[in-house]
Amino acid sequence: MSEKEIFERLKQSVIDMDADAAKAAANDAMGQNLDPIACIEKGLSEGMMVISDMFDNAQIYVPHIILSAEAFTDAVEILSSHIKGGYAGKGKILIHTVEGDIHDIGKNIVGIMLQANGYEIIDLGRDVPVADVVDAAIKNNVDIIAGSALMTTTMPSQREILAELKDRGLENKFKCVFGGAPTSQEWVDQIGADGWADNAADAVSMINELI
Ligand code: B12
Repeated sequence: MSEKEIFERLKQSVIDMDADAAKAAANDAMGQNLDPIACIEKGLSEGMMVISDMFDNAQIYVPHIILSAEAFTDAVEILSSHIKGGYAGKGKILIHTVEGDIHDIGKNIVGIMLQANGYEIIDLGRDVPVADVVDAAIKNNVDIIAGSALMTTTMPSQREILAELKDRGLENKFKCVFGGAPTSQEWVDQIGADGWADNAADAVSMINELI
């Protein structure tokens, strides 16, 4: 089976909300030694974009997305165990999804890509209270705090992280970078963060420049 056909199977499995098909396609991809990151970007993520559009147009609803997200996550678990690279002493990054927000697919992709590019990743998970983010950044002595927000209602938590750092006199200790679909370069400029990226590949380039 060609690389293009496998990408298409990965994409379709997310659209079909079919975790078994997603896992089978991921295993076949690894059996053929395809690049796991390309499988995530050109297969699974393409499928999630279709699902996002269908959700935005009310063609499908939350239960369907949960199934798609499961298919996506199950396949990523298989693919990520084959990603070469890994910690190369480039720096320590604390990644999380902000308080009140449980969306973690994009955050996980960004974390995987950063790890594959030589960073140590500390992943606090999702819906992480502002104070916990700052506490963990201090405890782990990280270089960068990276936060994801997928809802307009949770974006303000990114500003609150910066405020909390300032309150504790730590505004110059960590670089703060943010992302997630509703965020933008204008938003991070407005709140005074250090960086923003539209996708995982750009997140790696942006952080490489910051470090
Ligand atoms: C999947 C999904 C879900 C899944 C999440 C599963 C999971 N484990 O993540 C489930 C079903 C659980 C869900 C729940 C809800 N969802 Co929802 N969901 C989505 C959906 C369809 C896709 C999001 C996604 O995964 N995209 C794919 C990933 C790959 O893209 P991404 O996250 O944008 O990430 C990329 C970039 O943004 C960037 N990036 C991301 N993070 C970071 C971080 C850094 C530091 C950097 C540099 C870059 C970066 O790189 C990533 C990779 O390229 C979006 C629709 C949309 N258009 O976004 C709605 C959406 C985000 N959801 C929405 C809503 C309203 C909800 C619910 C409230 C639904 C409800 N009524 O119950 C709940 C939220 C509960 C909560 N408290 O969080 C709304 C938010 C509206 C708003 N206020 O802004 C959206 C926009 C849908 C809509 N149009 O209404 N959702």
